[in-house]
Amino acid sequence: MTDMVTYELEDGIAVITVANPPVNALGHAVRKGLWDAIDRFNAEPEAKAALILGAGKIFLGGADISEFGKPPKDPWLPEVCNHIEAATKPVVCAIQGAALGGGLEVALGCHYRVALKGAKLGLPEVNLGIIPGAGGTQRTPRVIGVKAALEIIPAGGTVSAERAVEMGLADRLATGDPRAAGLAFAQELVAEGAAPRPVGQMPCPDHDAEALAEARALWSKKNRGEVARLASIDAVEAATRLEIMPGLEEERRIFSEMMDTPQRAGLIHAFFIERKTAKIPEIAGVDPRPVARIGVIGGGTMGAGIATAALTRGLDVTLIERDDASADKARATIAKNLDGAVKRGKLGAAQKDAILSDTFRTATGYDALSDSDLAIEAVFEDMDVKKAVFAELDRVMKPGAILATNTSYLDVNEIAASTSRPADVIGLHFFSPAHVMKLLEVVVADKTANDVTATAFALAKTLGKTAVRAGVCDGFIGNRILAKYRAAADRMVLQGASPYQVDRAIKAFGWPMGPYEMGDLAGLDIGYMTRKRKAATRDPRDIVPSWADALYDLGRLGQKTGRGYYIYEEGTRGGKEDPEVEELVAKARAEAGIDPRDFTDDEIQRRYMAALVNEAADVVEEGIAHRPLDVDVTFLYGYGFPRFRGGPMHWADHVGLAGLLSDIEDYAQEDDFFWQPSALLKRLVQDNATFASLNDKG
Ligand code: 3H9
Repeated sequence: MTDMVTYELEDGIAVITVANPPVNALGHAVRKGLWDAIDRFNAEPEAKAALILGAGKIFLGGADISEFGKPPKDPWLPEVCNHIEAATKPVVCAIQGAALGGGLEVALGCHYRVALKGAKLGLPEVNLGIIPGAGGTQRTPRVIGVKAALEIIPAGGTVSAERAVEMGLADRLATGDPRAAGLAFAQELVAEGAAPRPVGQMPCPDHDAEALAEARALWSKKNRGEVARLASIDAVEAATRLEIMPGLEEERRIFSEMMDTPQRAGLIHAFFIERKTAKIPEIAGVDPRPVARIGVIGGGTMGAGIATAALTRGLDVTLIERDDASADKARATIAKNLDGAVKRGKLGAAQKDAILSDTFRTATGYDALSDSDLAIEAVFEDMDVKKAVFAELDRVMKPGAILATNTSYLDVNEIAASTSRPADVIGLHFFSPAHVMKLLEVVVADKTANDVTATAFALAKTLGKTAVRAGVCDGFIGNRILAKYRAAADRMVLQGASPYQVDRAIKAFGWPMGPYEMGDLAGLDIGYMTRKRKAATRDPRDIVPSWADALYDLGRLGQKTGRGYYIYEEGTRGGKEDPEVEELVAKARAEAGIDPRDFTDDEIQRRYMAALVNEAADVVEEGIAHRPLDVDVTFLYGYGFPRFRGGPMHWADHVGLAGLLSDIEDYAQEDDFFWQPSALLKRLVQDNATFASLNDKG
């Protein structure tokens, strides 16, 4: 055996335990250990059956993802699964916590499976841009049929232990200790004289043409542009016509093809970086302050969303509004949000009632926050209004409490300086709707104490959010960069691209929405207010999209008024393009003396992304984002950046920084005010380095 796999004989059962914390990933030492353990089991006459276990909370978390891309070492996981399956006596496994990817494939290599309550079983490989590669696509449909296999494999989802038993993926459900449950099952099998039951020997599943066609239609529509989900369906289909060995070969062929795609690299990058954003030096080893009671100031969409997020995660919330009517409105919004959570199965109905009667309360005076551990204001975006709120918070909050602002661009240093306790002040920038969106920008001001930052990261974890550290500047990481690529889109429109072509090109890249559809969704008054706010400090060389002001003047504020860039007719999904908007744009071009030219979709995508990456490089250079990976996570979780591209900085590395810089330098020939190559980008190109090289910074 190896250090990571142990073998003991207990009452005639060979107990084989994998111990490779934290998730028992199936790295080389584990694979080798399992292989040797099965050899010993086969050779040992006293062992009548074997039981495979995973030590700790998780049975097996899958192949070791960090080995991907490195030279493969024998035995490969598919061979290990075949080796287990070929054992001459029954092999059982007991699954607690999770059997994911290669972990479930090992379980399917076993002859019998017991699942512990609370365990999740699944094949999430497509989420990493690959397909199950150790028999998952061939054995799963043999056990549960093609239709059920297609519910799991292309979705990359998991099923509960209960559902797994219902489907036949596991033989029985158990509670308590996996070792005890597995031993009991193995002993029963021995007593019955049960033989091995290799899944590979089961007949090919029926070719369910309808289920295959449905899955292809579904996954072509969802996750546009992703290749692995559709490829996984091809592999399942192969199981319907090929015996196990040629089926496994076909699976391996498709698996290898997927391994070579940039999508695989992008998705695996995304997997690792989202776990790294909390690893920042200033909070290493710093204990967070305890947070059980929070205050939310303002019960609009954002405040109510934040309160909902906190309530569903077990926190006690007091929400402050200016009068009883507004407080009642906020309560109604939160009740509606909680109803949604009940409908989606995230919350029990009784839990919802208990939240509304016990852990949530509203008040109209700040004194109600005197025992809160943390307060977040979500009031109107105006510095004077925010300062007035912070003066009240400073007055009523207990010593050591945290005072947070949800501002999306205002100067958190200035807000902090207006209080008597700047070290306790921090920005917690949630994204709307706050109870749904996963991103939390933690805006660390100059005087913010490290344990306040640590508390913000701990709170994000409690709320199920991914937190990214941001420094103070207008718009922090995300909105600052957004302003830049939004402006690049406006410049292209002024030069001749139609807003509709821009939206189409950006969606074709993989973004869920183009900038103009996005504007309509958020409300065109937001952009208008931002332009007004920035008017006094605007450089005269900057371009203002006068057609956007015209839309505002016409009361076309986007979806909420039924018209914006698009026309939204009741009962229809999505908007209709409007020639009137094109006329407004044409007028703006004429006023600016611009002779419109054609843009290709490719040029639109390149300019949009160049503006994004160039600004992001400045954001990293200035320390607003700690590392390029923090920009990537911000865009994946806050702005819908296509995950299969890994994030904008990963994408930039992939297409090549030298080419991007050369594009930016070309664009600068026509407009050297807007296109100023970032110093960091230039340095990286000079050093022949990548953004990824900066990600190891602790
Ligand atoms: C596969 O199986 C392919 C096969 O079909 C074919 C092969 C031929 N490998 O998430 P956590 C690390 S593909 C390496 O915070 P949790 C993770 O980076 C695989 N490392 O824990 C983190 O490291 P750090 C299919 C892994 O308790 C630490 O473990 N499997 C792996 O919240 C803790 O992770 C999957 O896609 C791995 N497989 O959640 C499952 N998994 O501490 C992926 C985790 O340095 N994993 N790490 O930041 C998960 O979904 C979750 O980790 C899991 C635990 C639910 C298991």
